[in-house]
Amino acid sequence: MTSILPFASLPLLYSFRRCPYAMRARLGLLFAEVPVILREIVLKNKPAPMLAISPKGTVPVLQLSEGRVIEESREIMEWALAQQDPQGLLESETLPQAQALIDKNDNEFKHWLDRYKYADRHVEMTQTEYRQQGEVFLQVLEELLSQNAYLLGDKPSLADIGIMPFVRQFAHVDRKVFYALPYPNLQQWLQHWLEHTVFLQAMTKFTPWQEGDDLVVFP
Ligand SMILES: N[C@@H](CCC(=O)N[C@@H](CS)C(=O)NCC(=O)O)C(=O)O
Repeated sequence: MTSILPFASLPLLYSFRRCPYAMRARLGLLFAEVPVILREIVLKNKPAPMLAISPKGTVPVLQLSEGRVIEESREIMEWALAQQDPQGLLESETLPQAQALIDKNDNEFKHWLDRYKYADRHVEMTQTEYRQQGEVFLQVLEELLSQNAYLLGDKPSLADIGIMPFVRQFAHVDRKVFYALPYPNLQQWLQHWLEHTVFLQAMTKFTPWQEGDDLVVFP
């Protein structure tokens, strides 16, 4: 039987271009070379079909063709790379270390990143103090990157794509300050990722989705 919708069997991704969690999901899908139907959303006006499958209302959300919904960015990366992983990002040798670094990113670094970014909303500490708290994690990354071009070796792993969007966000709070910090390897690594063709592809701009729009296949 031929389907009326030629892409109907592709997974459906709700995404927001500037969200670091959604960025890591898109990077995972791109490295896995798994195409999806993409629906760009606006956080202030989340589409009803997204909230229907994921009431917690965060992006990214991936709905598989058989109906299963994956609503955590880490799980989306891992699901995609479990389908196929031509560049070996999920290598079992480094996987536990990658998981541990992503845990630290999500559970500790992100906390300080948000406060550094929105210091005016968190008056308990100064912006410099928040930045310094965030730098504790950056120092761990700097140490790793003083040994290898990527976090866990000489090629990208889950850790790089899972963490890079958050370091980018930290750097972009004040680029001048970031690039004056004593982390040359981390700065070079970030710069490399910002220019990486896969990252540039992950940052393609899409118009927010509306009911009735044509399907957008990503990439
Ligand atoms: N733990 C979630 C966090 C996702 C998340 O917090 N995304 C933000 C955007 S960057 C969001 O959707 N926030 C909901 C909102 O702002 O309404 C994941 O890893 O996917």
